[in-house]
Amino acid sequence: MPDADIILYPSLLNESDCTHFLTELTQTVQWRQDSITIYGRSLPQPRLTAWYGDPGKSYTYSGITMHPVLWTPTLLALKAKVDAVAGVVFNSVLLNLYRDGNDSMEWHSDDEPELGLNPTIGSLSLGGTRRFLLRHRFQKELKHQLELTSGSFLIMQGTTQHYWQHQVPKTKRPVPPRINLTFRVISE
Ligand SMILES: O=C(O)CCC(=O)C(=O)O
Ligand SMILES: [Mn+2]
Repeated sequence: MPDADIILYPSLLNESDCTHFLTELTQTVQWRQDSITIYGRSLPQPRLTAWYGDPGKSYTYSGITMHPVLWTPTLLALKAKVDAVAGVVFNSVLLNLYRDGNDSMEWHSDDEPELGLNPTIGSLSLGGTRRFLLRHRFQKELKHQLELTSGSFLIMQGTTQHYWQHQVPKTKRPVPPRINLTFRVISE
C-alpha cells in the first residue's frame, strides 16, 4: 500500500486469552454511548465506547471530548503486551464495543491534533471477526481490506493517517460481539 506503513499480527493473543479478555472487558469497562451531531442532527453512535489512559490525556473527536478513566490492571497488562510489540509506550486507549453487525465505524483517519504528526496506532481486536476497509484519500482507486480476527493486532504508523481513511462497515451476516482497543499516544 503506497503512502502507508501497516503491520498486521494475525494472532497476538491466543484463543483462551481472547475469550477471557472479551468477557472481562465487556463486563468491567465503563461503556458509554455518546451522540454525535451529523448535519445538525444528534444521533447515538452505532457502538459503545470508552476512553482509558494516563491522567490528563483527554481526546476530542467528532465534537466529543472524552476524559480518561484510569488504567485498570487488565488494560495495563494488555498495554504492556502491545507496547512491547509496537515499540511504543502508549498512554491511552479508545475501546469500541460492536454489539452486533449493526454497529460500525464510519470512514475517518486518526488525525486529531493531539495525536501529533505521523501517529502510531495499535489496534487489538477481540471477539467476532469484522472487515476493516482502507481507502486512499487522494487516489480513489486505491483500496484495501483486512479481516480483523480475534487476537489480531494491527499497527498503523508513519504517514498512513495522512493518506488513508479506514472504516468498519455494518454487516448483515450474524457476527458475535467484538471489542477493539486502539492504543494511542496523546501528546501534551
Ligand atoms: O474497530 C476497529 O477496528 C477500528 C477502530 C478505529 O478505527 C478507531 O477507534 O479509531
Ligand atoms: Mn480509527
